[in-house]
Amino acid sequence: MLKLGLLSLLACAALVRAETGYDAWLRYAPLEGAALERYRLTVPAVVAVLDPSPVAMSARAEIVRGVKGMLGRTLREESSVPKESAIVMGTVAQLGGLIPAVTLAPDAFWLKSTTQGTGHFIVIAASNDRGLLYGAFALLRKITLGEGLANLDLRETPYAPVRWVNHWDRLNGTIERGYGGNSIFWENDHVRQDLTRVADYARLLASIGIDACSINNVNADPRLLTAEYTPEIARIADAMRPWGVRVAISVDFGSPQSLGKLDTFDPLDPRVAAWWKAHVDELYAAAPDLAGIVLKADSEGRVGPSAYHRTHADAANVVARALAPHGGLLFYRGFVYDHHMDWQNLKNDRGRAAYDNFHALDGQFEANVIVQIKNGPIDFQVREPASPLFGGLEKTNQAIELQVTQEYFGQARHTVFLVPYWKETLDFDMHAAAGDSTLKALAAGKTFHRPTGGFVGVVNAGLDENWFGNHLSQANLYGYGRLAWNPDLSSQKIADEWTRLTFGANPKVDQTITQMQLTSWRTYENYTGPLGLQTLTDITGDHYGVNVEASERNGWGQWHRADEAGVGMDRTVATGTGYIGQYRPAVADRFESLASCPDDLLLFLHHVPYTHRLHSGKTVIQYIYDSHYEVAAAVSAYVEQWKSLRGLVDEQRFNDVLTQLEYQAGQAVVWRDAVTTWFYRASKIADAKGLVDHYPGRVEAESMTLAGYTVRDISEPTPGRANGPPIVTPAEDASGGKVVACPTGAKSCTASTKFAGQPGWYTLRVEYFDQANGVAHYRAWVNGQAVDEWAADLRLPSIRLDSTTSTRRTIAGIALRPGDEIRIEGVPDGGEVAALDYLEIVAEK
Ligand code: GCW
Repeated sequence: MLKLGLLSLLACAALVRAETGYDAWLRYAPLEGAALERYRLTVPAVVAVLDPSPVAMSARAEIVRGVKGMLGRTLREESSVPKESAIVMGTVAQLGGLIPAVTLAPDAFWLKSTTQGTGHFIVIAASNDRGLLYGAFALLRKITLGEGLANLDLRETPYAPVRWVNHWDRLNGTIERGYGGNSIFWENDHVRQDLTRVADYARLLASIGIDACSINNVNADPRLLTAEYTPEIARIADAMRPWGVRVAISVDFGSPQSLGKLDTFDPLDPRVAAWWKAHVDELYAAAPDLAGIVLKADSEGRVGPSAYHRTHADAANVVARALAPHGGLLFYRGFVYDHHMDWQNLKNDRGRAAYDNFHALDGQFEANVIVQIKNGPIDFQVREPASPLFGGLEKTNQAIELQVTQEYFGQARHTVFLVPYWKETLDFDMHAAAGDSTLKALAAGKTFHRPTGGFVGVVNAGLDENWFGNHLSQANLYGYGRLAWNPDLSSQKIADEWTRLTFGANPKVDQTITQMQLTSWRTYENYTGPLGLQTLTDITGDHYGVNVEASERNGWGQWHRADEAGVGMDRTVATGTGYIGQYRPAVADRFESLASCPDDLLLFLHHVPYTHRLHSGKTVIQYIYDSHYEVAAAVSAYVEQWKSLRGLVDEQRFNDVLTQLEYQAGQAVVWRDAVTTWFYRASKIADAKGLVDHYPGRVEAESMTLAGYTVRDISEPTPGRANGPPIVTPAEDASGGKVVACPTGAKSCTASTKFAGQPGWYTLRVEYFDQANGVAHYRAWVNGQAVDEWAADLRLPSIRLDSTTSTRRTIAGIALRPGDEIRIEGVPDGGEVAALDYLEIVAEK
């Protein structure tokens, strides 16, 4: 009896073992039952590596670690082929007769089972040590996923030579657009003392085939090129090297002048060329395997070649020539555009910029230059067509830049799995040549037989235990790496793999999470920018909350041109900006005609009246209304689906994700209400379903009985932002356009209302504001009985009372009778004014 109890306790402990998410998809959780038995029979007792390099040693150590975790057995490590059965790793030459002689490309691997004498061998063959490492991870992945090892014969070659990640970390330790805490690389203007996290991160990268990582923001701090930093860069390179990940840096193009005491940074000046050469030589002396340099020039205020009327090719080439003798690559960012464009000129179009800037330079770049092009023509919006520049370069290396960090995608507070988006772009046929001219083939250099090319992902992982601030966001890094390795993998396959590696093999867990992930992009798109609207977020502010008009009437060029009469950017050749003409005819013809333009991109490419009918037959305005209601419901359903996994996912991650999804469900309602309100006001067309602008059960805070609270118009500047009115006044951000705030310094304020409905069980939803400049406290009371209390302590990127800080508290299971008094008390703190938007009283089923 006692024994049994202990056993079940142990089994239980294994299941609910607290997991922080630190191990991501490399958990190597213990296998159980039949799977454990099966692998214990097939995995031999020895692991031998014939290559002595540090990377090969990592490969062997990883196998030992993985097998120990999953099978509870410690393999014996050897360095020559043993007589007995073993896992053997080496180059084809080192493996002698163990496998047939084949030629493997760099980084490729071959997993092969074979028998010799009495020994059964699982061979991992490669042409270089990175290939061995990738093979080791592939073998362990197979075991985790329950795939058979008998008759193993798996050969994989990476699709593209370039599989990089970029980080936008600042030397002071903060990260531009990072949502998982501060930098793993930098702290107080120096490389961190303890680089354990960096090594662990490199291991994660290696497990998905990434082999280079840039370690500082593309908005580069010139100081990085001073001698002081060279040994520091070398330390990071040392930490990542055992995992086959090489380091790259971003530089400031003005450095020869700002640091070099030259009077110029003109790329055609020989002194400037000499300066770059000397600096690059110095870097390579300290870190001989540096992967290269990333350069953002003439973009968003960065200096560039235009200062001297030189071209982007001149700029790229002067640095590339310094790198060439060392085998380094120069990534020149294609993200060049004018952010002071005249918005009143309907022919102006930021979308044209990348093509207009680079197309004419095709063929003028050095062989080690790669033009790094964002997936779409604007800037990582919720949906964009593939950038036409990919189809416009034939004699230039290119790479696609994908944003893994979720800048315009809910900043990791929302779950959005980006792989389906990337897949659509990568599979898009640019019709640029007779053969395969999908975007992926163009980027990888296959279409025009370029020497190099591939993938760059902006990752910005941070010091948070789970790297991203959201466990489910880890899937984006995993998916990015898997696609860079093999863009032909399906979204389904990647989501399923990631889920099983990260949360275990339970079919219900797998199915639930995979489905959620696969639908999450469409869901997010449909509350933040459907039909090709790009994004309806505050593009001049935090890129997070709703602000429909923030895109307009400024020079940033993220215009969607929504007004009273219609919506969308006319990018046609016939009447618009001509952007569509940058595509090859087969693509351009499809986009130009309303009859063939896909609904998903409609408003990106055309300006139409709200009554325009989509291919589905629905009007544009009704689609905007319906989609917002549908996806707000969909996110609520995610919460319920997640709850059904209680006990099947370890407790810590279960609770973390539950909290995240509940928050997201509230935000989807904020978005729904703000966007539909705005479009209703603009179009004056009522919702055919009667949902928009009607909120049953909602009591606006401004109409409650207030003690201490004062009514505020949302457009008023909040305390701490005293410098005049905000740039934009998004009245749609608050229900009814008003909120109530408790003056700073007040002890507390209350807002109360009398319940007038039928007796029964209710859920109370309190919409309050969680500003970043304090931690206000709230309490809810029913007839003087305290029913809930909470602190407004989320990490949200605004100090304003707006949709970014608007947050929902759900209080379920409250019995109400007519005449009951519901009272919310807010206690302000610092600049945070314990503001309230509304109370919603929802009958429970
Ligand atoms: O999307 C914009 C971001 C900037 C970023 C820039 C870029 C690093 O808002 O934060 O700067 O793109 O890609 O250079």
